[in-house]
Amino acid sequence: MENLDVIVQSALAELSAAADPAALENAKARYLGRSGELTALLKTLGQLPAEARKAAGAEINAAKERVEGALEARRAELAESQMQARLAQEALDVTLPGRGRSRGGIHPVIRSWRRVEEIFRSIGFDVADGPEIETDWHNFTALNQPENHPARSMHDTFYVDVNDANGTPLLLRTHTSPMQVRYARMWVERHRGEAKMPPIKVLAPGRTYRVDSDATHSPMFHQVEGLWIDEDVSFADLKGVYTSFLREFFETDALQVRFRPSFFPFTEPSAEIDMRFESGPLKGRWLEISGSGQVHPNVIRNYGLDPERYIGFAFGSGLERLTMLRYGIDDLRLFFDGDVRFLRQFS
Ligand code: 2NL
Repeated sequence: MENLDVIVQSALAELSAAADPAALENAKARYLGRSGELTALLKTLGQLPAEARKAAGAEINAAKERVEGALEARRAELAESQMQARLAQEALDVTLPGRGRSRGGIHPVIRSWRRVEEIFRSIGFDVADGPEIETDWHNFTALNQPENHPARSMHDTFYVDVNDANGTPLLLRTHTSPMQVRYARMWVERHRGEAKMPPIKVLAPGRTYRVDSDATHSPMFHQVEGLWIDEDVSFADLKGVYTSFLREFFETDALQVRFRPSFFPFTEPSAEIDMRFESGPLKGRWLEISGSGQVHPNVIRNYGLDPERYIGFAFGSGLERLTMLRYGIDDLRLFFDGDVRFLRQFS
């Protein structure tokens, strides 16, 4: 069957020339499809005499198998080259250096926070941590804030829709003092029964919240409070500790400090602390920097201590204020805008 050979040769040539799966399937249809050339040949077998039919049938089938084999081989080839092309296209060069990521920086207020911690740790203060959602008792009652104090109003304090065990609403702490109350009570508990309780020396830095928002007040701000309680801690100790803190914090001894009588419910007597630089751009102006005082006997009692025996001082400073004075920043809102042009200057 000469014709058969010609068909097989051209089938093999077309299959191997098919450049993509669609061309391959078209070539297949031309030879092996329902009206393909080999199929047509098979249909002619019926016209042959019986003796010739068997041999011719076997020949055509062998040819068909050859073509089918070539089809399968070409299919595999095309699939393989398609895969190779895709792998090449999607290749990642894992040896390329990364695009790099800038490091970010420490927020100036947090820088001050760390700085204050470091200074007070160096003179033996521990650093307290505590909840930002507080009980009314730890935030107000324990600190000798009377029931009718304006700070306790909805107008000044953020209350939470959850009550404590006494059925009193929880609140966002309005100062860091409740941490010191918790710390002192834990300390007293830990040293119960000992002949002499070691001094309470603790620093309480953290976020605080008040219903207040304008150019000089943010609803969230940072405070740092300090507390030192022992049998003989005096106002002179407060003056010494706070003055040397300021001189270290601002890195200058050319700095004066004065204590001005004031009032806080949790201290008696109480004093406003003012400072004055003797050089630099702020030279010569008295600046309010902190509140302070001798811890009120009622507060000492709420620590679980006898106010006839234990005495000491506390102070509370605004970290934003300390930071503004340290860097000469004149607008509180810069701290909360998140503008990198501002923040970058401190990293
Ligand atoms: C202010 C006032 C002050 C305190 C904070 C304090 C804490 C305890 C007991 C007694 Cl646990 N006092 N803290 C005392 C006096 C003043 O801060 O206006 N600061 C910016």
